[in-house]
Amino acid sequence: MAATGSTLLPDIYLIELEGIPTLLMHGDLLCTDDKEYQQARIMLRSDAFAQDFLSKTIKDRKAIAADYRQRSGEATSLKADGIMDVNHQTVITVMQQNGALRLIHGHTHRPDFHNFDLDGKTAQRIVLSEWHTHYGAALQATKAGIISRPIELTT
Ligand SMILES: [Mn+2]
Repeated sequence: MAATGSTLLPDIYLIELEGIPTLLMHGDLLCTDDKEYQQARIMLRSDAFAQDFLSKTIKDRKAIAADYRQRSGEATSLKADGIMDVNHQTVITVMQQNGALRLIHGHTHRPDFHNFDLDGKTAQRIVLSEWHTHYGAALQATKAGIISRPIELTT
């Protein structure tokens, strides 16, 4: 974080963006149809797991992470497509609980702008693009709304 000048936000973070209450989330908490992932998430974030993991050498930790990544890729390729997207009812509930009319998240790698009705008002869910070695995308907020702009990355 120090190297990039970034700030670690909590899982659910509400901001006011051009006058619209906007939720920022990673997005994985919204994928409630993927029970297996939600179970694994609880385990991976537990104090017991962290203590055990951090007691290992860097080399062992890297090997375990690589193994998890491979097995996650295999599991992902076997899951039905819809299971790994957000659950719309979960989106509605989280937005209602936080008084938001806009939600910005990533995680699903399905970049898009979704407009829908939320208690009689127009609400928006914006899904961020994934980043690659040489290019990515960023959102730009203007008075007229939010647009996605491609970014070239130099290394
Ligand atoms: Mn993710």
